[in-house]
Amino acid sequence: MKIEKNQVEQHNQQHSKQHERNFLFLAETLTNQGVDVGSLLQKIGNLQIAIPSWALGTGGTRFGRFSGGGEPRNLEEKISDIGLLHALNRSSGAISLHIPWDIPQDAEATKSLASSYDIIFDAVNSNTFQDQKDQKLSYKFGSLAHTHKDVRQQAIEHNIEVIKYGQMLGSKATTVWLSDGSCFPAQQNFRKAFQNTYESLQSIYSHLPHDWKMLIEYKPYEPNFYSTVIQDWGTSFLLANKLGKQAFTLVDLGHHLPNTNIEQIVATLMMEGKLGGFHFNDSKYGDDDLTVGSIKPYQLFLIFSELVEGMEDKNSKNPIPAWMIDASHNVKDPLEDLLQSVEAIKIAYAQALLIDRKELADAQHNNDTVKAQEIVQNAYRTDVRPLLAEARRRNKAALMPLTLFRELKVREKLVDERGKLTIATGL
Ligand SMILES: [Mn+2]
Repeated sequence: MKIEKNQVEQHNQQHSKQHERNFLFLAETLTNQGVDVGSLLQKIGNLQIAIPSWALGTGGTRFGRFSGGGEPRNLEEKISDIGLLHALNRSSGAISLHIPWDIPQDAEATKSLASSYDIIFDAVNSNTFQDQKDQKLSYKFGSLAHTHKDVRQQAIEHNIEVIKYGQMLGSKATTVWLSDGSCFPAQQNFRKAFQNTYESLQSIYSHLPHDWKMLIEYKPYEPNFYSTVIQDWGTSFLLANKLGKQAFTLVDLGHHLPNTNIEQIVATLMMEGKLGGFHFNDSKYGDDDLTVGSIKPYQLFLIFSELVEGMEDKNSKNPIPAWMIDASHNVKDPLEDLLQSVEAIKIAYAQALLIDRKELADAQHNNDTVKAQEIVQNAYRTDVRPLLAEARRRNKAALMPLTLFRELKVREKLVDERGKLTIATGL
């Protein structure tokens, strides 16, 4: 299944009248407020979000998994699914692979398939949170933090192998997320577990190509329920600082305890030049892996407000972070869910771009709390969707990606092609 250019054009023509009305009205309003709409559209259109290979199938919980049918059966079909998303929104031009689920059989062929859809390879991810068939030693009690050296060595070698696959495909970063930790008090010696993790990461870091980044993800709990070795941003930041200039912290929105002020974490990391990447999702209780912006859109906006401020700071030494979705869909069509997630990210980004930074800085300096709130909430309450649609139209994407997805009966066609019972690898 491939979406042809003329199908997108036809859809855009059909919906152009209504769109133009909405867009011109908003563009005029913003122009009158002194906003440079042209440059705004450029920024919105340029933002690309990497899609994780594991989010293309139905996720599931420990209670069960309800497959929706037509899921990608191999790496080629995963790339082709992201090709569909990218054809619809021209904003999903990258894939993030998980090894060993996505080991390329023929790297050159995989690369050229991806480039036929205009897709590049984002960060590669290692997996030492479960045992694979034929694996010699178990990760039941940890991997890079394990008490036994031979288990740590096995996990180190896996991470080095992941970097090698990434190099073959043109990736420039590796993401390390560890489930290592403990379920009960006294099960693990905190200091030894941290030291083992640090030394293991040092070994992996020494194999990092010079133009690569190592992204260190943190998570407070789950699957371990008492402690996690890399539990919070501070621990990740500490490791990244000790490892060196190619190591960065990765923020996964779902990996925080309820009510954590994530936007403040973002600001601090950017100030220190150590925010390497983002995993977008949403949650109400824990690591719920729900659609981005479905529960706390205002928090997402406030996070983007800090990101935009950090990125627009000319003195900032923080590189542009890697943008990735990390979610798992239990009840929705995974592709529809990803279209909604990309849209939510771009809405938050566009709203954050509307904030008048100078005016806000003045209000903050003068301790005018009311005005500061008015400035950010005016931006947040602007319906920026016509801007997103216009940016898509200019990039030859669909005015309404989700509507076109349904009009073209994409899922039905994938089920016809692949069958009702296909199950994608991943979480
Ligand atoms: Mn993640």
